[in-house]
Amino acid sequence: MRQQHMLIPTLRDDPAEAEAISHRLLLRAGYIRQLAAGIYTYLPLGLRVMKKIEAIIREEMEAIGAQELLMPAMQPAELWETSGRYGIYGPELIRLKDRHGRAFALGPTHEEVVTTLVAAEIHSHRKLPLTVYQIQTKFRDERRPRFGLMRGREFVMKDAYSFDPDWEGLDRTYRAMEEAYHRIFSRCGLDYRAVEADSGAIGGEGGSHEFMALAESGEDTIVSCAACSYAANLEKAEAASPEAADANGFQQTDAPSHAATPPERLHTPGMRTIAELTEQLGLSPRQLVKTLIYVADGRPVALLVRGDREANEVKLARQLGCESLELADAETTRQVTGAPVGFAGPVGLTIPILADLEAAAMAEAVTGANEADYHLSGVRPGVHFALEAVGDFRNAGESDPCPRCGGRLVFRRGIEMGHVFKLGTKYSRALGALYTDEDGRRREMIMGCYGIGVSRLLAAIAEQHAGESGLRWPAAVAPFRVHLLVVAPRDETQRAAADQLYGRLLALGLDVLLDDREERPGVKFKDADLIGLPVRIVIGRGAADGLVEWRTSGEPEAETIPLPEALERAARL
Ligand code: 9G3
Repeated sequence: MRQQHMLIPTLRDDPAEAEAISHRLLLRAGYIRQLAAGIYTYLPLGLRVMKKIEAIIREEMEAIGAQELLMPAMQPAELWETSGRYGIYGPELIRLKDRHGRAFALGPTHEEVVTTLVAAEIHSHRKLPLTVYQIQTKFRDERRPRFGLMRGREFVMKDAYSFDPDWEGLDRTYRAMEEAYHRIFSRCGLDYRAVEADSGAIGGEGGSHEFMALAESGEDTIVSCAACSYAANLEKAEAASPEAADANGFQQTDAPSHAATPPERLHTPGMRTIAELTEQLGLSPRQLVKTLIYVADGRPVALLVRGDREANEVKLARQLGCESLELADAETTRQVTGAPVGFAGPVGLTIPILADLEAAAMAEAVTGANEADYHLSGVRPGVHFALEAVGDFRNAGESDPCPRCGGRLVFRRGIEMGHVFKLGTKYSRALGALYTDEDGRRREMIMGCYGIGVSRLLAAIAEQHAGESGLRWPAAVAPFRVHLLVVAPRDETQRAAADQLYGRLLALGLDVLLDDREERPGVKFKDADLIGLPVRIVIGRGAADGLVEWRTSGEPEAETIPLPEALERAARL
């Protein structure tokens, strides 16, 4: 393709609004343009990369027998009513009415649509297992779209759905899909980790795994063990048991032998935070208990975690089986505890109290007194107050031992590229996807669903491979394989050499971007640095002696080689 005619609007300077390096460079190099917050146009270069990524995905989906189809983006609200999800999602689900006033949603995902389709078309075990997939635009009205394509409101997803006759079948399908995901992300040149994940609101009885791209701009935290293969999203990562966690330090004080002496009131004017309390009372955070008030499906609950730990809301929500869970606001906290935030405690609460294992194991603790400017010491969980449940409700800590082997945990930032779920019968039951088995019995299909954020993957590859002066695409997804630059297109010798080489490279079946623009060399080199193609061949004064410059992306220096040698190397690409 001749660059002269291509729409590649490169920018001289960094756009102010771009925070992540991939966002900045995709804008500057003329790959994407924003239409509105979280909504982007893929310019020719950006679309070529997207198509290369999709081609890899299609190959790997075909290889495991998944069949491609394309479902509508406009979904009748009735489907979401039937699955019970219409009311769960708030403003994130984009709703609209058609000209007859009928309610629709713009599809954020397609469980309801695909299960309705399969329920209508598949009835016999002979037609199972079936895996279908699509590569299609999804709509999710994110509150805070950010980092360009990383978190958009309209984005491209590959979403696959599997239907098996039984759980063993789903296990096989799930494993095949996981292996396909490993091949896809490896072929795309992504540095990623597969981690155990929480299934979240999508529900489903099985497990789920996320494929996380390591990225500083990632919003997720990946916990992995330095010694074994354990890896999990922090939302799910198992916290070490109190004994194991305490093995490396602070010993719990033994429970006082005498019966329950009442807690002692401490006057703690203005001491709302752990830091203020520990400083002024000379305590270790591990002697305190944080009392966090949440609202779960509209009902207040209290969660106790030790002062040096962080609550894990995903684990708490799973225990409560609630659809929505958020921290209570100051007003609700005051109503429920009778005290301002910072003085909440378990003693005297009338709402359910759940405690993380460590907090429940404390022989005595300092807690809020549910009275402004007062705390209590010597509080004994389960004695001075009743516990509704005790469990792992905290984030694993960097000093915790690995829950599998006791090794050292490593925390990394990552962003979710893919997510695979064992759904079970959640949707086949709700939407009636039944089949007749060999014995003539009607049974519910066992489902799985599998997503890859295609546009997000494009941004993650850009993020991981970018250099200081521009993008650097792995060959498998680059918009073109070779960037052929002519320094002086008016110079007959250079132009002839360029046209000849261009023709020969195309004949080799290579994607070539020929920069034959009448621009100053410096402009052309800077643009080539931004666009980031894997190989750059420069035709300049050396053409008179049959020499060209060859530079492989990522290598600092270019080599001057004879034209025939350049053709040899190109043939080997
Ligand atoms: C919604 C909205 C946002 C959502 C969902 C539904 C995430 C929703 C989870 C999934 C699960 C899998 C198939 C491909 C892989 C992921 N955000 N999820 O269900 F209405 Cl507004 O999408 N779906």
